[in-house]
Amino acid sequence: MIRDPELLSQLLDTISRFVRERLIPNEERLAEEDAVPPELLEEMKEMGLFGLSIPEEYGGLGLTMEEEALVAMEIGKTSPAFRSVFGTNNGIGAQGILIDGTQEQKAKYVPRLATGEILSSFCLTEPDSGSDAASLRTTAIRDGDHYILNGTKRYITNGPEADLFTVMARTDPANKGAGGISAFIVQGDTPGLIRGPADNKMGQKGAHTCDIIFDNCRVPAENIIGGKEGQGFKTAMKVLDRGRLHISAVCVGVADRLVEESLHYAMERKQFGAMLADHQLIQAMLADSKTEAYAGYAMVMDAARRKDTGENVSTLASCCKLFCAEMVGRVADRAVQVHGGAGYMAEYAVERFYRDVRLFRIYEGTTQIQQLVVARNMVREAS
Ligand code: COS
Repeated sequence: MIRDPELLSQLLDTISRFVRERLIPNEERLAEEDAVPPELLEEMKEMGLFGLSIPEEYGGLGLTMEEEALVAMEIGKTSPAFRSVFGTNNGIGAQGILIDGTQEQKAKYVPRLATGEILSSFCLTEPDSGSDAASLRTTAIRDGDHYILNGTKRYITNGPEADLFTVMARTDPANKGAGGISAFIVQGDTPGLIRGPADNKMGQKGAHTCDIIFDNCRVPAENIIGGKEGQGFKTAMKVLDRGRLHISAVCVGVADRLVEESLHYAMERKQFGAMLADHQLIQAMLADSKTEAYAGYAMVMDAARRKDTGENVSTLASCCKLFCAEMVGRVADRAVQVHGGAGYMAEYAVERFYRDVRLFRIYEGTTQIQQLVVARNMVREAS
């Protein structure tokens, strides 16, 4: 749903200019320094990027899913690590509190997430619990008016710098399934919350992950999201439904950028006496990438609009994530191929994007998990 087309078009223009003039020229610096330049971070805060999908009553822009998808597609046109820094505040780091939190929890934390004053993070994955999220082992045992958390979370995006964590932990050790899990809001400076060293990743330099270790970490009982035990797994799944749509939109944006890079190169370089873009085998690659990016766009827009009408889009969000993450992988592969030897060289953006996009098929649920969710929901609905 688009509430005010004119306002949205202004926002999209502003973001598009920011991407073109500020972020794209700093992509190499981001990768080399493995950090978002501090002045860009400030500009992102000033533009309201940390609160895009946070309701206006908490100081955000309150974008609908359709509006957010369009914004994510614009932001997707530059290195995904730029998005990562404010993505968690809009997405997995804030949505748990927004979807299932109490009024007090929302009022206490969300306004500061919207401005970027604090950074947030989402702790679900563990060393022995990735795709099988319900098997997580981190425990949260009640002790008076606190819970004591113990366990390790792995590959936590923004873990090294986050001020606030949404943590899924088992409050009922006798219940080994999803029903034994609760979600907690944990402040980054809580004693017993220890950050591991930053991981050395294949790509997306500038976006950081690390282990988050809970060693007898005492968290106030009032920080249990929604005030109720046993709801944490469902909260995490709802957060991921939204996150998967957002990531799909980012994949479409990245695919558009790669199509643009491929076309530009194919029109610049000559072989066999003609520009690459005049050779039919190159044209086939350009056309396939353009078509697939457009298919991703159409899927994401449809699912986002349906979500805005209140429809349960769990299946469609997984369809989008499944298609768009795989699609951008193929588009990145063709982009390298169109560039030939140059595509293997670090001085061309497509080399970096080729590594960056690999993560889309893994995080916020692997392609195989999306297949499983889609098929299981199909069977469930049919029976
Ligand atoms: N929204 C709301 N509730 C949901 C839900 C959703 N999207 N998906 C599942 N649930 C509920 C189910 O309805 C069920 O509730 P009841 O027990 O009341 O019936 C409960 O949660 C357990 O669901 P289910 O039985 O489907 O859980 P499983 O353990 O079988 O599998 C999958 C769940 C595999 C889908 C889940 O573990 C998953 O998404 N894994 C991937 C995790 C992931 O994406 N990690 C990425 C890292 S975080 S960036």
